[in-house]
Amino acid sequence: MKKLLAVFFMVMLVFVITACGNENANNEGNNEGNNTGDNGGGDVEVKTIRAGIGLNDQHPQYKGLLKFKEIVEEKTNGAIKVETYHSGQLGDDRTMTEALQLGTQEVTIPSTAPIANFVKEFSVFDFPFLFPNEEVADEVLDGPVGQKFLDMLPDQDLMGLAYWENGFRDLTNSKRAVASAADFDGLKIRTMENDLHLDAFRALGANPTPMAFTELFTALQQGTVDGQENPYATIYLQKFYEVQSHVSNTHHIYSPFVFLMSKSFYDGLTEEQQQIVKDAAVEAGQYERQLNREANDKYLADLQSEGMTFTEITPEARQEMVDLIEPVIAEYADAIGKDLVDEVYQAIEDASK
Ligand code: KDG
Repeated sequence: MKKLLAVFFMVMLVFVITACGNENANNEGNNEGNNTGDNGGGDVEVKTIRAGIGLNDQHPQYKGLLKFKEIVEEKTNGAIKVETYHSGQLGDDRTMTEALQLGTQEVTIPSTAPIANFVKEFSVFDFPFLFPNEEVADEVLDGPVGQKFLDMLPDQDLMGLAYWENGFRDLTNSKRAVASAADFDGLKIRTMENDLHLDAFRALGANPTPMAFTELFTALQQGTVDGQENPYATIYLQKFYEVQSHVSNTHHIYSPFVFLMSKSFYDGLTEEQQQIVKDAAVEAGQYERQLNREANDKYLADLQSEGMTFTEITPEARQEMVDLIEPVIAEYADAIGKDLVDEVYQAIEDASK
């Protein structure tokens, strides 16, 4: 009898293990299989979002992207799957944005600077010394003025779902401590691919070169350029301290990110799914901003621990930079359109009260 019972339990065990194995295989199949998924109501088409960024997997931007994936996959019960790529695995900001236009990639989150090559009005957000702090930037970007700019993107086959944060940009270089405009003289600085950035650095006396982020580390290492400018988080997490010796708190531009989605992909979603991806982009963006801000001061201290020299830009030295760049801003304000630029200035003033 005992023997019979033992055989019975063995058979049951094998049965249970086999059943679980099949279930796992089904889930795998739904995630990887590209075309079917179980959203509770039987098999549906699974849509895949390939989301790529230029920064690495340690950066708050990538952590925000993982949050977006988590929310979307959960809220759609797996009907939308998000594949995440960092470190320019899918290309640089410009290439990925073009891929969105072509419909060969679904999401990227570039800075506003390269977006200005698609919609020139976005240059306004890269006016040096525009935003006084992050809170004012949030209020303007998340309000009707920020939305007005996002509404310009569909004409370029792009959807702008939310603003995230890259942050205040600071200068690093391998040549000398930079304390004032005079110290920029002749420095070869890599800038993002944006004419306003180039003209602003020229006005400071530097020798700027536009370059994709994906090429930057090597360019710094090989001395093709002397310096670059990015928020402390990027400088630290991308290990630029290995090839740069000086950092100054120039804080010359507050760089927003824009969460972009391919318009053709967005149009192919159901209304409910459109709402889910929009809400997820906003929620994940709030998380990303929070992570970015929490760590900012720590990253400056980390850079110094890694041996970089920190040079303070005094308010007087910063004012001198403001004055030198002023004519460049005036020129770009004209090109963008005075009314639109004034609207941004007004929103900043209101948010600063
Ligand atoms: O993922 C975004 C980055 O590719 C990029 O925008 C980083 O600020 C940046 C830069 O300097 O290119």
